[in-house]
Amino acid sequence: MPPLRLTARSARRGRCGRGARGALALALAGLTLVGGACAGTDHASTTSTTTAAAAPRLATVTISDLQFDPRRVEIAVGGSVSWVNDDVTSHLLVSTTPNVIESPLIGKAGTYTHVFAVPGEYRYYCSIHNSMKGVVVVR
Ligand SMILES: [Cu+2]
Repeated sequence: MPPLRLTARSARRGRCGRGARGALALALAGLTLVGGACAGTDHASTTSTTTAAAAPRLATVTISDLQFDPRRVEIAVGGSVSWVNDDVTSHLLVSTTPNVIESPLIGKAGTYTHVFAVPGEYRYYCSIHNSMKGVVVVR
């Protein structure tokens, strides 16, 4: 009897190992599902400590064909966004929140970088081409 029990336990441990990796992958994908099959085991508790991915410190927005790509970026507080102008025409970025984004004229192949020190959602547009709109989310 004892040998049989040992075999069953090791088989269950093997399943738990795969289950923990699966739970971690799901957590990384943004889900909070943690494998209930392994409740009470050590590795089940380690997967539950996984938190949502932090916002990046840097983001780059390409200006191309009179559009911001991506149109919405998310960064951490204190992070920065750089705009790179791939258009031949110049652009002038202004935020709808006064005095946050006020770029100089960004010419062909020009760049502009702004550091965001305060959390919030900053909508901006090009004051030359008013249809060009984007959002920077700082959190
Ligand atoms: Cu423009």
